[in-house]
Amino acid sequence: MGTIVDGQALPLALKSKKRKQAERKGISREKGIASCLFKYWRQRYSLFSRYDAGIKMDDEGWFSVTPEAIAASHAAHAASLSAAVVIDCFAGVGGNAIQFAARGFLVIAVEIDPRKVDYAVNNARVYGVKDRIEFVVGDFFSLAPFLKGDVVFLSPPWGGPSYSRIQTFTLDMLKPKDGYMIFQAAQKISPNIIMFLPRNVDLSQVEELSWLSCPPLALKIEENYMETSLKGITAYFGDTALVPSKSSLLKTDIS
Ligand code: MGP
Ligand code: SAH
Repeated sequence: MGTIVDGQALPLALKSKKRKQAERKGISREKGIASCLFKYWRQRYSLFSRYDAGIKMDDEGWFSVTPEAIAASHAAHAASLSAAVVIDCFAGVGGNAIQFAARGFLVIAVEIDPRKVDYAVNNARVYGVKDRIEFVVGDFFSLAPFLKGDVVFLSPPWGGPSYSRIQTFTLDMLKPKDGYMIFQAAQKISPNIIMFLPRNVDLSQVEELSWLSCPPLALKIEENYMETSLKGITAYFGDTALVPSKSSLLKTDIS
């Protein structure tokens, strides 16, 4: 038996639920973070280990940023190639761009939302890599024909946290254009493409991206866990697929 509320005795489990709700509301108010984003705030140090050194986020940044260890593994993967320039086409608040820069790449970070670019610049400064990232405010699709790089990194919007309620996430659900169009635009830059996708993505469609390419591209698909929680799927195309990795789901070397 627990607390008495309105003359009713609350069971302990309910009391703890109410305590958690109150804690969530309190922290949300204090930090100016919407309460629906509280679960991401609790993961803040796995998103940015230097969070307390002045990291800045907006709402979309909270639920979209790639956890630091996963972004670092994307960068480590690319570092096995003799590549110098990475184009981060949907850079957000900088989670991936920072880790590529920390690995020594020159990064062109494209992001359509100027506020996120301000935050990404700030966050890159926190990690001491601002000078290795060129930030471009703009629409990736308009810029793609003019961009030059060795590796293209894609982590487009998945349509918000509700993506996880869908049984199978198909590539047409990616934003702001479907996955096939995003991939086509990326291929104008390089066939070495790394794509971070929802854990429930339709893998047969991801394979389709590789064999619909001309010539077909090597593909490796990797599951990305944080402890025991599956956070996303990374598809490595072209030369990036030929680098050995710890947990590949599938390796299709078509070329
Ligand atoms: P999640 O599934 O919303 O959170 O996002 P979590 O904590 O796994 O929740 P659970 O309760 O479902 O287990 C997991 C990770 O996916 C985030 O940390 C982001 O890296 C990534 N992610 C989520 N969304 C909605 C997006 C998105 O729209 N775009 C991109 N690029 N990444 C996203
Ligand atoms: N990998 C990033 C998160 C990317 S979320 C990180 O770790 O921080 C996807 C981002 O794509 C969002 O910030 C969104 O503003 C941006 N975006 C959406 N449409 C775009 C477009 N047409 N061109 C460039 N960026 C775009």
